[in-house]
Amino acid sequence: MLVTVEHGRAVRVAGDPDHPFTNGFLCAKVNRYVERTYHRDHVLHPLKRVGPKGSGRFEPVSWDAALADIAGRLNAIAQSREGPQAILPYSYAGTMGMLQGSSMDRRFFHRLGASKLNRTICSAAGAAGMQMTVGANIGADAEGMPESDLVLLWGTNTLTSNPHLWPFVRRARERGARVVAIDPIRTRTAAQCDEWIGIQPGTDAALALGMMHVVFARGLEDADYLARYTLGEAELRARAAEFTPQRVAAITGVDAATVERLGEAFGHAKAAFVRINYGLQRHAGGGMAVRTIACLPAVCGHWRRPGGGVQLSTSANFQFNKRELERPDLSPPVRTINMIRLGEALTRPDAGVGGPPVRALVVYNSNPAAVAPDRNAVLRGLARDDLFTVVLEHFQTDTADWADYVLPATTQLEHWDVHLAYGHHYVTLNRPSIAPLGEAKPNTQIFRDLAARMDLDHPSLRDDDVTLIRQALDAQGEKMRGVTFETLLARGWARLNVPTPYLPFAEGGFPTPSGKCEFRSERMLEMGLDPVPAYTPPYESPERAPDLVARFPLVLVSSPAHQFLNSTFVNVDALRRGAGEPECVVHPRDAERRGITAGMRVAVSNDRGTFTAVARVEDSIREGVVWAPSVWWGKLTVDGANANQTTSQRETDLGHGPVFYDNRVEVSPAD
Ligand SMILES: Nc1nc2c(c(=O)[nH]1)N[C@H]1C(S)=C(S)[C@@H](COP(=O)(O)OP(=O)(O)OC[C@H]3O[C@@H](n4cnc5c(=O)[nH]c(N)nc54)[C@H](O)[C@@H]3O)O[C@H]1N2
Ligand SMILES: Nc1nc2c(c(=O)[nH]1)N[C@H]1C(S)=C(S)[C@@H](COP(=O)(O)OP(=O)(O)OC[C@H]3O[C@@H](n4cnc5c(=O)[nH]c(N)nc54)[C@H](O)[C@@H]3O)O[C@H]1N2
Ligand SMILES: [Mo]
Repeated sequence: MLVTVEHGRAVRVAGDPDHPFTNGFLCAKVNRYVERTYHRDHVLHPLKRVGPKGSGRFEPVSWDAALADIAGRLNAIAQSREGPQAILPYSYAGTMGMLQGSSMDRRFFHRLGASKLNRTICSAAGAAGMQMTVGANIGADAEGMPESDLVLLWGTNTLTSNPHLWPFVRRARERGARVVAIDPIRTRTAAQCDEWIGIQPGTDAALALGMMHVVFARGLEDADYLARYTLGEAELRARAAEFTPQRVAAITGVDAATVERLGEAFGHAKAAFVRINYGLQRHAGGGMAVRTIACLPAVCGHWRRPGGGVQLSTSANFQFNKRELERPDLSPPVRTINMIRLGEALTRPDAGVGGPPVRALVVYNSNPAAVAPDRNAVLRGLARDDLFTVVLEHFQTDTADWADYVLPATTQLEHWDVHLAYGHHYVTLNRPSIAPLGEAKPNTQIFRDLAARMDLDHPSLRDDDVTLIRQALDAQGEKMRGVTFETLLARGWARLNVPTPYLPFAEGGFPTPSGKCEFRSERMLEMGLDPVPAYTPPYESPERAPDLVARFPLVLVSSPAHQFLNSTFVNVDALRRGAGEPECVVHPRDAERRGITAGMRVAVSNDRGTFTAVARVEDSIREGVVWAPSVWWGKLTVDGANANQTTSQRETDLGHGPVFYDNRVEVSPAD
């Protein structure tokens, strides 16, 4: 991102035209970064709560007073009978920078002996699924996509959530590739593809097994690749044999002829590029679904060729020195709390987390009062009068409203950072382009200051940000060779030390225990799971919960609105105007049965909660599925509610991830 600064003020942000992947453009949201930065509501001074919890009444205080009080309160908890584990950090994707996201903060909480947070809310299931099959969350290189002859956009709304991939999709298509979207919603992405396959949510593993069934039945597999580089071919063949197109059709709602056609197209392709993304793993069997789809390119040998393979992420290629950055060695043995069960951790300390109740919550880079599942439970927890809450933020979010202190954090325009990527292979340096606004400080500085106030004495708690960048880059991995602070300073970005395009598994070399692509996984077996790819029905499916499904027949998908980045940017006027109001897309037949017409206000509800939205009646969605573009701030909706009112704190099969879209609801006219 290039920032134009005039008289110390940022006036324009733009993509870097020299960047080989992002190609000179920014997404719809980040294009508004100047507007967001100089927003009238930007929090620029430390704030202390003056009204009752949740009232949103605060007054400015000095940094000195805020830090002294916070340090005193945290120290008192640490020294109490309950001890430092009663303190819980909570952070995620506000910035995913190595410094402002996971460096000094971790050192601080480790040294303090606070509870650890298992950061599962986004990608944990899919990452674990990739590890089981190919050994790491790495995959095909998008820069090879133009060589591809079949592109499957599978559980990903590319034009919204990964727009920089689109030019590569287009180039492949111009050269003759067919582009297919597999998604319960005919998203703006699916509408641009050659074909939309409107699958039943949570059933993708069955479709992948059906494709393998067809491939094996027609003899379209790559016998040489299978023999050399895979483990468990016989077991996979036996499993795939069970998934006839008819059976797959009954599970997925995709008709048998389409399953056959897709399997044949995949088998005949030379280099199919399967872009899976995190949407499809937000279900009970999300880990297994990703693991199963990840078997496909090995069956047909597509990993051999540019444009072939599967990509969930490229992130595990970025071998930053996390041990040095985060210093886990500073932490005593402590409990770990799963971030998606925040509601439970705050309200039911007996519910299996063990140890003392959470007495203090320090939130940064996250807005759990909007994004965490089972929002009613989260809000009940945040409302506790005996919970001391500190929020580092840019804005007075739903979460900040419940804080005792809100501390002003800098934005990416104001601080240093270094970033990995999860869709390409370039490291990015984030240089500050303007001075901090108001009294804002980088997260790193806030934790350095707090450490000093709390007498947490350790030399690593004093490292400055440029030192942190050098430590992050001081990695041993071959892929990081040549990526130095100096090269990054000169150009802003650097490609990992891998060829273009990067073919990670052209000749096997899978980082699994066996070194092969593991169709059969001993590790899965040790976890008590099926060692061979399988179909795991959603929690809230007719197979597993028929009574619930009878009461709540519709599956709610609450994937991102085009204008929002999770809950970031919801308060930026131009983007919120673009999103309109909270909406719920309903298929015409589902609408008719319920007396719902377009534009009507509807209540979306289940046993966990209710939110209201304006109905959009369209056939751009599979019957039986509804879509609420998300993630709204509760405080910016008419009823104070959002889609997470209805989502559950249940966990996926692998990785303890969330099941946001494994969520049954009923929709009815709201008077
Ligand atoms: N504009 C925008 N861009 C973003 C984000 C954002 O909030 N806004 N968030 C960023 C982040 S943190 C992430 S993790 C990524 C998320 O981006 P993606 O990984 O693309 O994930 P989602 O948007 O959650 O879901 C993508 C699609 O999956 C579909 N889907 C849901 N369930 C299933 C299923 O069971 N099977 C199949 N085949 N499809 C299913 C949904 O209908 C949706 O269209 O995007 C990043 N980019
Ligand atoms: N229903 C439903 N819920 C979802 C999702 C969904 O698709 N549907 N998506 C899920 C996914 S994929 C994810 S990744 C999570 C994301 O959830 P979060 O990690 O909470 O991400 P955001 O909602 O973007 O909120 C990030 C906050 O961090 C702040 N921030 C940004 N930069 C900085 C900084 O440098 N310092 C500090 N202190 N603060 C900063 C922003 O102002 C913003 O308020 O949400 C999940 N929740
Ligand atoms: Mo995410």
